[in-house]
Amino acid sequence: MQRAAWPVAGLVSGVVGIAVSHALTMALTLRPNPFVSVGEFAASRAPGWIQDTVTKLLGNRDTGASEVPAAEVLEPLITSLAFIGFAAVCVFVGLLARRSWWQPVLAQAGVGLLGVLALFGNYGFAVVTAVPVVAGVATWIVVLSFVVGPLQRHLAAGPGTDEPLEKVAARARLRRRDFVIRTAVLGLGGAWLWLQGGRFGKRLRHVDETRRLLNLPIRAREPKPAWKVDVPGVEPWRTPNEDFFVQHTAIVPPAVELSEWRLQIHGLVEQPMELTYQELTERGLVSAWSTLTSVLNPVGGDLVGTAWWSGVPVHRLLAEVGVLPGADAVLQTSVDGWTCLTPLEPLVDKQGGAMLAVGMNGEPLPIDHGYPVRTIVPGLYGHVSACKWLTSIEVTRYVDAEGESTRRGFAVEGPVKVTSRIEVPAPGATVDAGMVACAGTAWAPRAGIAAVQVAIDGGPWLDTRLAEVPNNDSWVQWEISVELEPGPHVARVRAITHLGEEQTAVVTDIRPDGATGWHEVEFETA
Ligand SMILES: Nc1nc2c(c(=O)[nH]1)N[C@H]1C(S)=C(S)[C@@H](COP(=O)(O)O)O[C@H]1N2
Ligand SMILES: [Mo]
Repeated sequence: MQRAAWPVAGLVSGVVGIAVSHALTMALTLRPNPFVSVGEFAASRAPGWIQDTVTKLLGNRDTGASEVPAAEVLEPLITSLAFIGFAAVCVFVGLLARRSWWQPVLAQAGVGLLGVLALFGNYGFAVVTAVPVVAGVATWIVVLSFVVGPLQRHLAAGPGTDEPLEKVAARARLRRRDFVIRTAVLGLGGAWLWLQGGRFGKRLRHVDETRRLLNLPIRAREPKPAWKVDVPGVEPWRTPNEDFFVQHTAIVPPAVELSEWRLQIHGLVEQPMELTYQELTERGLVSAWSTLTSVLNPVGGDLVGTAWWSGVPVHRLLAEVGVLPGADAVLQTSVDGWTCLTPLEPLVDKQGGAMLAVGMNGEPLPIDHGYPVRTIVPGLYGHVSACKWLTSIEVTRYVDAEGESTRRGFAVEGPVKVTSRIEVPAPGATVDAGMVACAGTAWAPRAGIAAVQVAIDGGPWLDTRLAEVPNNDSWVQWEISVELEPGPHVARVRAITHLGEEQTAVVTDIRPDGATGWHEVEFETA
């Protein structure tokens, strides 16, 4: 059989692998095809002059903040270039298969690993990001070994037997036929899947399009300069939607069509109610700055963010349905089946700040953050309050209901604990000796932060300067400058609320109701 059969086998198996990866990417995510994702990663890491040249060559579309080469040109270009590169790798892998079984597998796994790393670099670490690549590589490996089967048998069947020549030739013909059928069927199948792949996940894409075209009466808000400390390295005061932590049990976030969405408000109420999206938003939107955090956030962790949320106050809706006496909780249910049990009190409180949010930082809620509607209750951890893709609110009693997280080992109640965090200096950093800037963030939603104190190298607590805040539900930035000799140092931080509650030194685990302890950072001055 021809030597050319090996690279052909490599190519065909690669096409099937990439088609599977593409189809899964389309079905599971809102991302472009895997080539473009990897290309975007490479482009974002490329030296400035390459980016500039590409931008110049393609012409650009002025988006105001930055100049982005026209996507219509770039996507096919990156896809074609990446395909050529990938095809070359596939040919090489096919040639490797002639020599051994493990060399191609190693190369394939290597390509997969690079792909996963690039995607993590682009979109952050998440299972859903890795799934299409891993599945694609697995397919590539299996298909390659299947397609080269007849070729290997051919190699193994060397001359030297005393069989009649016609018999040997007949068997060779059979193997050739076998190979041709296998490559043709899989090659055509792979090409078909690649072309059809774009149709998978159509619903998700349609939902996102509707979302982006939604015209809600909301506006983005800039945080005031007075809310920020002027220390490089401190987290942005307003967390951009793309950087906002994502925490949910669903592997693929539910794609909810607005036209199909309904909210039920029922249970211990006088008048149960069912609302469409329009009926909900017609009831009037309010907006507020609020810090959301997770019970899973470790001391010093970053499962926390602050956004300008827009939505319908929950107390209005509960007043409309009329809560019956005896109720003390609300069971919220998501489209994905997730539930949480929330105390009734902050929901009926006109000053409680609880809302059914439809907007986040002036945009319709991103799908990952619960589009079309999610709950925000200032002062409570997400697992007992912040139900995403909300579809049902059942007024109930704690004794009668249970939320998802309780079954997973978390306490029934989830008030956010007083927390403070050092962001500058970064752990392990080396900074200039002399006056050293120390800064970070603290939060105690509802109560608000009255003071943040820092102790260096086990010394006395020093009061830091607090920036201003728009309200007590948002985090506060703090800063202090301390004179430090060259050498190793450790800074620790604690916060005190307006109610006089001090952040405790007692170290506890995340389970059952949130980690405690002081955040410490070790750094060096030179
Ligand atoms: N449907 C659904 N809603 C959910 C969750 C979930 O797993 N499913 N996780 C909750 C938890 S534990 C937190 S901390 C917040 C996180 O909200 P975010 O992803 O917008 O940051 O969502 C809450 N709402
Ligand atoms: Mo959470």
